[in-house]
Amino acid sequence: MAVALILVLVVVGSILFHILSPWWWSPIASNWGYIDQTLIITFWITGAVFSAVVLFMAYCVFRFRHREGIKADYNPENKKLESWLTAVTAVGVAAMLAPGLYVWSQFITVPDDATEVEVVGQQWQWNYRLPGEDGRLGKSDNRLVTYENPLGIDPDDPYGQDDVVIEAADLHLPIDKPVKMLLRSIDVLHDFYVPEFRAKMDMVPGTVTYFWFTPTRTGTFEVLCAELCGTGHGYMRGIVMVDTEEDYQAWLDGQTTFARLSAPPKVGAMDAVEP
Ligand SMILES: [Cu+2]
Repeated sequence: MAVALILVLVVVGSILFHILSPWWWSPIASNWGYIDQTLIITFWITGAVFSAVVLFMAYCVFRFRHREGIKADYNPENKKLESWLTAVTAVGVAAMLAPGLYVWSQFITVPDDATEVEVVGQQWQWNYRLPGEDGRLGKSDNRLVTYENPLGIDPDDPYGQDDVVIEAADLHLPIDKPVKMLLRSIDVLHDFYVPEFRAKMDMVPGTVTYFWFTPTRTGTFEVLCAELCGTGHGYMRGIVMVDTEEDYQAWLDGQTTFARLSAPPKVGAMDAVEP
């Protein structure tokens, strides 16, 4: 009796904890409300199955408790029970997977008007690159990474010269404009994750992964690395600011291009003075 009661309390406690818990997702800041809906469907299905299984177990513990002179039936096979349990499980699993597949197909279908933003992860900081006036990112290669060329941009590719390079600083994005995030890593696995955007993806050295989203509200959001990438993993934080169009342009105008970064330093008046 006590065990059955504890099992019932586990179910009631779990449901109350879910309803009354002060912890919930941070408010969404992108178009990916679908991802939240998919998670909620999964919560409902797994919650219902968990409650049903534990309550059934409590019922069995109570109903079939030990009594003198009563022996259990040996009933190893029950075709009818097995078929409807299989059918119910199949429907439950399909209901959890189908919305995910639907969202995934949208997640990887990038709209034509999305602008590209490259994110480069390295131990342990975030760098970014935006296409310049030509609207195209130049070629890059991890073998070209040097102190002066931290993103490994190909200096011989004319498309790369006007690329905007943001090294270990905040990224800004304009509101309501779809962006395709191109993800690169120059050392180990990282994962670019902004919880409010509800989108993330692993960054694998040697390849470029991507996802897209549209920021839907202005604000300052924290970037986390969601892939254990070494001793500094916990400090691999960054900031993404979603701006109005004017604020974004003002920020963009103050950024440096690859051409300017890699230009030889000018000899100033101070250098000309003999000691
Ligand atoms: Cu990392």
